[in-house]
Amino acid sequence: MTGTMAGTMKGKFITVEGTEGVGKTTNIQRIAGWLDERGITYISTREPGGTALGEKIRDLLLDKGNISMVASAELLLMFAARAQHLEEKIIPALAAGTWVLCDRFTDATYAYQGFGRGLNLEHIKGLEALVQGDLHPDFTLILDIDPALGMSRVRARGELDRFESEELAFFDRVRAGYRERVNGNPSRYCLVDASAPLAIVQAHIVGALNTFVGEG
Ligand code: T5A
Repeated sequence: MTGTMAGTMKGKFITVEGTEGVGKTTNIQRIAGWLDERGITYISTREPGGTALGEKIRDLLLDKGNISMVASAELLLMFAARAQHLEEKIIPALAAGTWVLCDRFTDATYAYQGFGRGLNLEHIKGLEALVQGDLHPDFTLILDIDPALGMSRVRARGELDRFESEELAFFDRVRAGYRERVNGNPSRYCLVDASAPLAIVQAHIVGALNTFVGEG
């Protein structure tokens, strides 16, 4: 791929981001409902994962047994899964006019591997250019929550994966990273207070989507 592909894409690329337990899965269902209401054709997918190979890479990344995984290996695995996901699923869908709704994408890499792990942001930018060319999400919802509250929701759900086992300070850095992404390019992002009751969070999300398609 890629070079200058973004201009030829007919579908819209929407991503949903945030720290652990912020409610991405719950709210992605609401976004899917919004797309259904408008009769928009879409696929719903996730990162890391989204393809057979990507899901195997996801298993490696989330496996608590891989405690010795170094940050640069983690970064490269994220982009390996993403390269496959783009070529096999995301680009063909967008090119055909199908919208893509993706649970996490490269903003997560900046937030987790860049701000969380402390890897060089320029290296991430280089990999982003290699794997994506000029293709970026059209619209990104960032669900924002105090990581302590998010982790209390995650703990209530059961066993923790490799990322969820990180200390709170890690997620504080990740959250700060997401906020910095928004400040760097406010027009692409919508930051939503995800600590509010679900009905309020979802009203905010629907309002942001309506604005995105020019109905707000
Ligand atoms: N990762 C990923 C990187 O490090 N770099 C990358 O480049 C990428 C792509 C896997 C991990 O990979 C890392 C980040 C992640 O650690 P994931 O599967 O998206 O990514 O992991 P999680 O963030 O852990 O996703 P979860 O499915 O666990 O959390 P969600 O989807 O945010 O939360 P959800 O919707 O399941 O909600 C959690 C609970 O809260 C309740 C829900 O009912 C649920 O019980 N809830 C609310 N309760 C009260 N009020 C509200 N407003 C609520 N909203 C939801």
